[in-house]
Amino acid sequence: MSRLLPGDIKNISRDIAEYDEIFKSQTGKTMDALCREIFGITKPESLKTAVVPITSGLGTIERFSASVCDILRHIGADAFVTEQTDVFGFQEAFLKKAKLIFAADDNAYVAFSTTSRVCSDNGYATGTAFAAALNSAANCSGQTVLVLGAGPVGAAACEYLSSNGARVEVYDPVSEKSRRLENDNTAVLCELPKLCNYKFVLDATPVGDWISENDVCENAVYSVPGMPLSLTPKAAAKITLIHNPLELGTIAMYYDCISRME
Ligand code: 2YJ
Repeated sequence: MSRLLPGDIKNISRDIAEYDEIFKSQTGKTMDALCREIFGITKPESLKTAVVPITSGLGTIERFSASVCDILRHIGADAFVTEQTDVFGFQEAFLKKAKLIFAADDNAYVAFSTTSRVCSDNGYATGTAFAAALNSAANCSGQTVLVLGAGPVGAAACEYLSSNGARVEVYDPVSEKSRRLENDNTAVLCELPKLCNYKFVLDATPVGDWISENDVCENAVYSVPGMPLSLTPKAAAKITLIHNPLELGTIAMYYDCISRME
């Protein structure tokens, strides 16, 4: 996943409730309900959760920690951003008795429990949740679904879709990555296929603006965790597009942790 830009996330806190209504109109469920269903959590949880800003590498992203915190508050978590950053921030989170800690650097975005040996990776959680969103919007069981990209997000999506009855076709320009995902329900494509032949697409590629309106078929449903958005505005207007930069993956990480905590 590419590094998020401040412009990608600047309005998340303001718009999250409104965005969740759009998500529900597309999938039939709120992001909270969908993620609880994936991880078998029957009721909302309100765990004390710290978000720790990380300054290493390229540094903090404006509103990243605040957005993660507001996403978690939106689903009822007792979330706060630590005043301190980095290791000092982890210490603050422990001293304030946070049960979960969320933090991201340039290589990983993780959530982990302070009470159980549990850690959720954003790539896995995001791929799983966007696959579940596509399945909820389009009922993919018995249908062919094209998965673009076979990194951690695409791999998790393939796993979810194939084990929920979809016929998955996966393409990645680095064919070794997709070959690892081959199984009875997952076929590996050696070349990028004609996208207009697919009604259901999960796009986990990290390249923007490469799918144009002529590439997509009318009534297609695209679930797109990839950033920046692969579809041009005209292509996006032609289809049902499930896309958000941080919200669904963050919520999935929260319930992924909770489902495995003792
Ligand atoms: O705390 C901060 O504000 C920053 N250190 C956040 C950095 C966020 N990291 C990214 O956007 C990277 N692309 C990592 C994402 C890994 C997803 N699997």
